[in-house]
Amino acid sequence: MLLANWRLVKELLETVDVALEVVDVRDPITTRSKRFEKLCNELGTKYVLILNKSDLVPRDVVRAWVKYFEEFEGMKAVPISAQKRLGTLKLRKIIRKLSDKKPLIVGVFGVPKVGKSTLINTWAGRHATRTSPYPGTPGYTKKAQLFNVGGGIYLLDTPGIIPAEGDEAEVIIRMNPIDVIRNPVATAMMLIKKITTHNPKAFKEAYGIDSIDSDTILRELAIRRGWVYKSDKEPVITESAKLIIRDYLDGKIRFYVLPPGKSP
Ligand SMILES: Nc1nc2c(ncn2[C@@H]2O[C@H](COP(=O)(O)OP(=O)(O)OP(=O)(O)O)[C@@H](O)[C@H]2O)c(=O)[nH]1
Ligand SMILES: [Mg+2]
Repeated sequence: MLLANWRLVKELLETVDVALEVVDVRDPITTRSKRFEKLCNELGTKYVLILNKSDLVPRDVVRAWVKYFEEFEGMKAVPISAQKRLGTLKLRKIIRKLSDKKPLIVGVFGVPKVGKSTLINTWAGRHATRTSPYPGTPGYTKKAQLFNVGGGIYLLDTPGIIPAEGDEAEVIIRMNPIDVIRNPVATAMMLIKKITTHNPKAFKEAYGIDSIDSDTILRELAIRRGWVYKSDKEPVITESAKLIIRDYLDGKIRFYVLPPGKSP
């Protein structure tokens, strides 16, 4: 259902003056697209990496990621919170430094669900584009749209046409609506393992379930929500699995990854 289409990405890149790659700062390595970065390089497109959702991660960790990308990858990284409207003024200045052309077409790219439309809303006004938390629901960006954000800058919102490249769970949850994920339990289990590796207390904080075992977490959550089969009172873990996927995408489960070499 998603247009994961590199030809389209390339066509769009050829129409923009500056490309922003939005990633989720909770896990920038998994939510970036090296293939996209390479393509920008090949086409000679001006490029800025945007570390979004910085409201969900401690400040020193955000700073460490900025440093990591600048020092080890030679990339300018700009932390923002599109939702809390933080960092966008600075971003505007950085974009203007790259080019004083008017109009300036700035493409907003990124794998699904990183906050591209939210960023555009922050600039172009609340009702400019609708956002949706989950793939395949209303508001989900379907085609590229252009928005005047003032000062001669036009932002091009693109749908999640960059295929997710990260781990298996990320690819599944970003590329599919939750209700069509074929095996939500297996997917949630992968997700739980990843989350608890980085934050062993994540499920205690989110749901009061003091465990890192995925089976226990899924069963306990279903029981607490009253999701049990009438016949034998067994917990309906497909429902708790879907809730965990949804809450993860919503940022309700506290989790972030540290840059390589940084210890907590
Ligand atoms: N906490 C937090 N959540 C955010 C931020 N930016 C976006 N989100 C949330 O992330 C989810 C996805 O945001 P969208 O703006 O729809 O993402 P998108 O990249 O446009 O998604 P597609 O168009 O489907 O590829 C929504 O639930 C947003 O509310 C942010 O800065 N902080
Ligand atoms: Mg969008």
